[in-house]
Amino acid sequence: MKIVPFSPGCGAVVSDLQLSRMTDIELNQLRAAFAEHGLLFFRDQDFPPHEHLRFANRFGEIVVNKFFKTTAEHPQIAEVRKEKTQQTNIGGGWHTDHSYDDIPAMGSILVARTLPETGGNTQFANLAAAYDALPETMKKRLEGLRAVHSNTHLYGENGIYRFTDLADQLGGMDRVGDATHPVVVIHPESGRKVLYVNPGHTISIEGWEFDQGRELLDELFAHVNTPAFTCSFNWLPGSVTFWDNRSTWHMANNDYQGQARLMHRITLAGSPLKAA
Ligand SMILES: O=C(O)CCC(=O)C(=O)O
Ligand SMILES: [Fe+2]
Repeated sequence: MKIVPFSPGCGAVVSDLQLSRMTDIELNQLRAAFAEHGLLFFRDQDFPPHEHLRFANRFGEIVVNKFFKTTAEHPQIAEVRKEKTQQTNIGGGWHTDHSYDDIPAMGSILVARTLPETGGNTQFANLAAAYDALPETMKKRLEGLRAVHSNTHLYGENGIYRFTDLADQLGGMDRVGDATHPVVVIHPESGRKVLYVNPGHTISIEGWEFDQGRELLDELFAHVNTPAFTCSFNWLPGSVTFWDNRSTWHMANNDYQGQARLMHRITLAGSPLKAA
């Protein structure tokens, strides 16, 4: 197995490995790489849905998304689908999956099934590197703060997705809810400090005036969303990505109107997050 950085501050490419024929020793090497990089890319995988599920079950415990449709055959595989005629895509803004849960998802494994001819990249950001690069004064300011994460503004009755052509694809309107998490968490596996706020789900700072919280969050989001901490992955048939939801953000480019794109996603359960 070979592991090389994808870009200086974001992700790693794993080669000389077929996920569906991985030994237990390779699985352990992969665990270490996942803790270190938080974002792994794989090419040329022979990875049908049953192998996707088998890999997920070997790595951890599967958790099912409350809002996405699943494939007909496998209720643990979520469909990230955009039809030719559809305008809106799933995950088109920076976010991390399930941060609105009390125990957020550990990771997501995304597999390309149908790809547009061009476009449809997924962008990622490295939140451990972004934290390290914060000025000391900001690190001090963030100590002890907690943020509120929600999905109501996206998937609730008046959530923005409900007014788009994605609405038919989404369930769970009644399953919306919030959670609070420390703004800086200790990553459960790597022990690194990670900035755990994201533009999609983090709505406010607990106990602060809304506007004041918004100002701080926007400042942090702008700090992360720069070339030093971000990268863009171009999907090809056989590509798989596996990201850590505690230490990365992602967002799906919506630059392929008139073409279809279908991805399969399995999400793995995490553990409670502790303040740094
Ligand atoms: O389609 C993509 O590239 C990513 C969509 C997304 O946000 C997800 O699968 O969690
Ligand atoms: Fe996502």
